Amino acid sequence: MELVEKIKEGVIKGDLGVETKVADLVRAGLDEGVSVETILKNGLIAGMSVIGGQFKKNEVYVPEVLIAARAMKSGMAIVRPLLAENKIEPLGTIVMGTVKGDLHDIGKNLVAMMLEGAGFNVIDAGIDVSPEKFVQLAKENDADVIGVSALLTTTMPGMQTTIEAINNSELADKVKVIIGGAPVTQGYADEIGAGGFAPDAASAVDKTKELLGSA
Ligand code: B1M
Repeated sequence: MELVEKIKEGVIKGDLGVETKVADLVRAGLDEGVSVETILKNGLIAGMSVIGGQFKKNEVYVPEVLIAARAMKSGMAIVRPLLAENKIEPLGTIVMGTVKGDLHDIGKNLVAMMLEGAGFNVIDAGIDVSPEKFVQLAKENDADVIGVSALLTTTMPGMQTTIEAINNSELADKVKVIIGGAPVTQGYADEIGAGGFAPDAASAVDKTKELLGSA
């Protein structure tokens, strides 16, 4: 099997069932002169894309995605410092956080990992994120998208407050907002004026690409 194909397979299997770790394969690829872009796009991103599709169809579940994301991240850690010098731009920058008052982060982390695996630069704002913090981080990182997650019906209104804070800032016409989380629906997104909604992590990647016109 070709080295780049092995990287892709290593991500899909989460380093299980392949003789070499994804990080080692990435290093070997770079040593052999395979381009950073090929390793990233045809190896790491391609692998996460397969897992994302399988997750969407319920062919794999949260643990498999987390394991794949861990493998992808081990390769990304080697590739990331080389991106700038190879002039490889991320698809966009997204600030991703769980809304104020809400401490649930498993789903948010999954979405963040999938986005990173798809080639986005993800700034993880963490949990219990105030509207002001979302705005501040988006400004500091020149973000294209703000992603807001909520798992509690009681914290969902914080999504609306966040959108209001964005609309009242200089980010109003610049930044798109995507929301999600178990109690969140497309209807709620429409009601509060969010640019996008996604029911799961793989759909969040598709929706973010759609919002940025890179689908
Ligand atoms: Co909490 N909790 N919890 N909890 N908890 C729920 C959400 C609940 C439904 C359980 C229940 O009663 N059946 C309920 C909410 C009820 C409601 O509001 N209607 C609940 C409650 C009440 C509470 C507390 C209030 C309990 C208490 O203390 N009395 C408390 C609140 C704390 C707080 O936040 N202030 C609390 C605490 C906790 C723990 C800390 C113990 C723990 C969280 C640990 C952590 O996240 N680090 C926890 C957990 C684990 C859950 C359940 C069991 C699982 C949530 C989860 O991680 N799911 C949950 C019940 C359930 O959902 N079955 C529950 C797996 C995850 C992969 O799915 O987060 O939905 P999910 O993410 C999906 C999609 O929603 C989507 O993609 C993800 C992957 O496909 N998605 C996005 C998520 N964010 C997105 C963002 C996007 C797009 C898509 O764009 C930006």
